[in-house]
Amino acid sequence: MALGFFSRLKAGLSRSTQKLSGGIAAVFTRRKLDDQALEELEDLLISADLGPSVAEKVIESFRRSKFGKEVTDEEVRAALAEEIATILQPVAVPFTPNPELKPHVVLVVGVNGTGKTTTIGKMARFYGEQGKKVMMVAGDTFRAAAVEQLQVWGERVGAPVISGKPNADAAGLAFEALKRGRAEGVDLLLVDTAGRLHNKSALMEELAKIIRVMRKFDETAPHSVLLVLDATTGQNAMEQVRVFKELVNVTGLVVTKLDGSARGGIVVALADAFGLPVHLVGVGEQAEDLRPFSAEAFAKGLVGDSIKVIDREDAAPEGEGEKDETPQPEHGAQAG
Ligand SMILES: Nc1nc2c(ncn2[C@@H]2O[C@H](COP(=O)(O)OP(=O)(O)O)[C@@H](O)[C@H]2O)c(=O)[nH]1
Ligand SMILES: [Mg+2]
Repeated sequence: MALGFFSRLKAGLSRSTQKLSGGIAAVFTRRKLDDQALEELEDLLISADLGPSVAEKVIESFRRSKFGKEVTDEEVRAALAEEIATILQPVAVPFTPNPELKPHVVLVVGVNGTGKTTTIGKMARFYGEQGKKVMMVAGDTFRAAAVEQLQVWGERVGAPVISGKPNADAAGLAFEALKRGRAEGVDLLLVDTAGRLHNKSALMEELAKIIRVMRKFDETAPHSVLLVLDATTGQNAMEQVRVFKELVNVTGLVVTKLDGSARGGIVVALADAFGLPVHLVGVGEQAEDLRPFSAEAFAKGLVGDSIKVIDREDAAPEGEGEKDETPQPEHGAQAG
C-alpha cells in the first residue's frame, strides 16, 4: 500500500530524526541543562545538518530559558521542534501563480540530477488540479533523454510540452513557448533548464540568454526562478544556493528527495542562511509526491516529536491537512 505524504516525509527524515532524537535521549535523561549538556546538544544539531549558525541560536535560546533546570528528553525535543519551526515559518511560503500573468513564467534551475524535470512534471499536475492551465518547456536540450522525460510527464499529467530538436536553442524554445502560452491563455509556464554546473560560465550565459530572449516578449519574465535542491546532498545544497544566486535571481526553493535517506536538517540551515522561500517539497518520484512546505510538520517530523500531528495530516482528506498553518498566498517575486 502506498504511504501517505507525511508518512513518506517522516520516513525520509528518519535518518536525521534518529540522530537527533536518539542523541537527545542519550544526553538528557533527567539531567540538568548545564554547559556540558548544551555543548553536546550543539554538536548533535551540527551533525544533523542544521549547521553551526542554527545550532548556536538554538543553544543560546535554551541557555536563556532553561539553563540550570532539570529537563527530560521529551521537553528538549518539544522545545527544539518549536525553535526549528520558528526558523522555518518565515520561509514556508506557498507558490501561487499570479492570476494576472498569462502566463506566470517559472524558470526552474539547479544542478543535474536534483529533480528539476521531475518537479516540473509534478508541478504541472499539482497546479493543473487547481484548475490552472499549465505548459512546460523542455529547455534542457543537451540531453535527448531529458526532453523525452518531460514529454512522458506531459502525457502523464495531460499538459503540453514544447520541445525542439536535440541541441536546439533553449532560449528560442522558451520564447516560442511564451508566445504560444500567451495566445492560448496559459496560466503557468514551467521552463526546464540544463544544470551543467561543471561549466559555470557556459551555464550562466545560457540562463542569461533564456531570460534575455523571453524579455523580448514579456519584459517582466521570468516571474519566478525556482532553484531545485536534493535533500540527500546535505551541506552541498548550501554551496549550490550560493552559486545559483550568483547566476540568476533565485526567488524560491524546491527541496526534493525528502524521502529515502534525506538529510532534512539542511532545510533548517538553508532557511537560516538565505531566508529564501521554500515553496514545495518532493518526497518521491510519483506525480502526487509534491506538496507545499509546512514548517510545523517538518520541524516535528525532524525531531521525532509528536508524530501525532503528522499522522493526523496524513489521515486528513486530500489537501486539507496543511490548511491550518498555510500562510497567505503570495505571488511570485519579480526577477530583477
Ligand atoms: N526519491 C525521490 N526521487 C526523486 C525525487 N525527485 C526526483 N527524483 C529522482 O531523481 C532523479 C533525477 O531527477 P530529474 O528530475 O531527472 O533531475 P534533473 O536532472 O534535475 O532534471 C530521477 O531518477 C528522479 O526520478 C524525489 O522527491 N524523491
Ligand atoms: Mg532534467
